[in-house]
Amino acid sequence: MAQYSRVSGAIGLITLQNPPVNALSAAVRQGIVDTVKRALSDPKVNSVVICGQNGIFCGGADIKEFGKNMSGPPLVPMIHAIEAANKPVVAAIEGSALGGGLELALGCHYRIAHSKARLGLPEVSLGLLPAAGGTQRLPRLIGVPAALELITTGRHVTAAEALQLGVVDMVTDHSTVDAAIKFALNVAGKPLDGRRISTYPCPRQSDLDSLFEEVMQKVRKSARGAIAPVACVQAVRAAATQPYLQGMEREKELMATLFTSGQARALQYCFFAQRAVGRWSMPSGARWDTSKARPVHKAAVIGLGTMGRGITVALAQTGLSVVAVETQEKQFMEAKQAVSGMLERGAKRRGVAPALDKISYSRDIQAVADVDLVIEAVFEDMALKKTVFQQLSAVCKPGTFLCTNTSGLDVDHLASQTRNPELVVGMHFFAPAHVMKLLEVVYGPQSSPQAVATAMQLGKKMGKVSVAVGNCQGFVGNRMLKPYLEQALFLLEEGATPELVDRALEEFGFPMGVFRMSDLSGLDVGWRVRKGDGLVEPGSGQPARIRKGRRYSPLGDLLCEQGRFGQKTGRGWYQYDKPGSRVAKSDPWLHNFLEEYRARHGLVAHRIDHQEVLERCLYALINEGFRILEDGIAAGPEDIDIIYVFGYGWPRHRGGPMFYAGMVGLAKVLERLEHYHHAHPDVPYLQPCSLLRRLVASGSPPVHSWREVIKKLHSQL
Ligand code: 3H9
Repeated sequence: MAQYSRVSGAIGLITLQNPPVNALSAAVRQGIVDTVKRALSDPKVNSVVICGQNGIFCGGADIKEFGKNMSGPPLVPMIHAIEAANKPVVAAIEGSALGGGLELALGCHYRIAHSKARLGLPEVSLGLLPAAGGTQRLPRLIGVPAALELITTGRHVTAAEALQLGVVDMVTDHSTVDAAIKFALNVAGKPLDGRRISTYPCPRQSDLDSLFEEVMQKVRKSARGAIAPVACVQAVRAAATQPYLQGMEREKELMATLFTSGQARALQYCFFAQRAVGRWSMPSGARWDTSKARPVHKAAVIGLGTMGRGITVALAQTGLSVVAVETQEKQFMEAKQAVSGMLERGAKRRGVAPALDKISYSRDIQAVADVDLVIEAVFEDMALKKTVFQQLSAVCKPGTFLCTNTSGLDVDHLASQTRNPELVVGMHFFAPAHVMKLLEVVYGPQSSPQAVATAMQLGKKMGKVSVAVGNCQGFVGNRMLKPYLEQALFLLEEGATPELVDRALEEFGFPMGVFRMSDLSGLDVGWRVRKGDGLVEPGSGQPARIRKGRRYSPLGDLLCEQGRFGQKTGRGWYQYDKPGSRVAKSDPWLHNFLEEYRARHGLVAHRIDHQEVLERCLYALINEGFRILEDGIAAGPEDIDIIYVFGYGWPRHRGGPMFYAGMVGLAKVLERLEHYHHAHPDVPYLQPCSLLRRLVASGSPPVHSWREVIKKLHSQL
């Protein structure tokens, strides 16, 4: 809806009303059309101000309407009518003006923003482009290079930057509506011809062709297969090279292709899934809206290795007081320096003062006695972690939440070492912890809803996307990763090379294939875990390929035995010019090694194509995802998808593994898993999960209906 009133005698004030973000639903569009008409025909009204209720201008088109039967007046003619008005129209921007919201403001003759407002055209992150004239008006207003950058990245800008770019005419620290009314009174009666952006020529730009070529190359590289950023460049090119009306035609044409694409569906699914995971629930029935988080003012981090340092930085940047504990002298000194450096670099980037004074360092665990919450980040060793939890339980004040940053060890077992297991949860950060957005909050059967709520709330405060998951080996992300990694190794045994496997996965959209990633994170990490699990047979020339009754590939172990740990040693699945170098080069030694290995084990290499790589790696991972849903470790497919998009580089325009399975077709995934399980009966996890079978049997419902099927399944158990 849009409300109309006449204020200050001569101003028609239009207020958009559609909580929570005043999205441009059919009713709002109709409201705008009606109220603008009313204001323009009211002889007492000299100028018009458009604002939004509840401190937000407008969050853009109503995404919930997409894909449905869209009724109501379309945006483009509505904005044209505003621009063509013969009375000045001023946009009063508070909170956000995003997407269609900013496009509406660009149709107005003037724009006044509050200093805290944010503006942007984020359509690209929904798989779309700003198709209400945004791709045509913004370059005309601020120039082609700046418009290209904003439209292809979807970046939100502050009011100050918007003023500098020329997107807004004025910024105020006071009431934006009052400032806009005053402004509107001043400009009443002034000529409007120079204020209609669609009539501006696009600012001249030297060497337009090479500019677009350069931007297109950059965009294609970072888009990793996403089509919207490319279409955004094409639309802006039309603005720069064609008259306005032709440009609008091009914008419409490109939008029509994007609008019905699978990528747009996937990205819009991600938008809602990201918000849905915040509405967590536990099997006990505890929920986000009934469990109150306790405020955390002071936190502690135990262990200042790579993870502990990142977590310390992330907490300090959030404004919390942090006690950082490291008992080993050498590590202590190095960590202090490293943390300060990270804080200083981060502060410089963000133009703020580094939060150095938020951290106090100690070599004694007693220093954590008065904190509200502890995050343990010591070495991934159960015996060590158990000792730390026993100490923490004795040292901390009553009620302190004890969290572990383990990436897969048993959280319940750690909880059992403490006096109050209900205060224990996992907070699984991803490296580097001050950069990566994902946080898995792991609850055990004894974790209290308040402990979960507090960890979720703290994660949110730290700017993380927090997902609540149940406790099992590897939790959600790493549990699913295991079959994916293992399939990649089996593919090498059967004839593939690391280059082939990585290329297939990178073309799919991962930023890095599995072997390049393994070289980056270090092969020795998994080796140590496998040794702990009793899987590694050290030093034997021809290690068995069956362990504990199932197929096992010792390839990674053999490389580690040779000291090939990846980038850090300059050799891994690839070779590097020197240890620490990041440029992976094909290594003939590795290819020989694989051939010898196959010969030694009587394995005959067969031709493996990209499709087989994708099917085996991805469907194995997806099948484990179905098991996780069946086990109740993740509450729904959205939780899994958000974990993969934010923590594991799954291409967002493919929506996450479970959404992707739905896009491929569940029946097809089932059929391929059956095929591969038949071919590899010694790989039990290729056997299709019964939940997948059940979903296929019930007609492969869309991903948002899976929870119903899962609920039914659980109620029958
Ligand atoms: C577009 O404009 C296309 C046009 O160019 C061309 C058309 C021809 N629609 O994020 P929050 C819901 S495309 C519907 O938690 P915050 C959201 O789902 C659009 N619903 O709040 C959530 O619902 P729930 C381009 C929307 O304060 C609730 O509002 N615009 C929309 O942290 C609160 O959201 C964008 O991409 C929407 N447009 O952040 C902007 N937006 O409570 C997308 C939000 O049921 N929106 N909801 O979970 C945002 O970036 C943030 O929501 C915003 C507020 C910054 C506005």
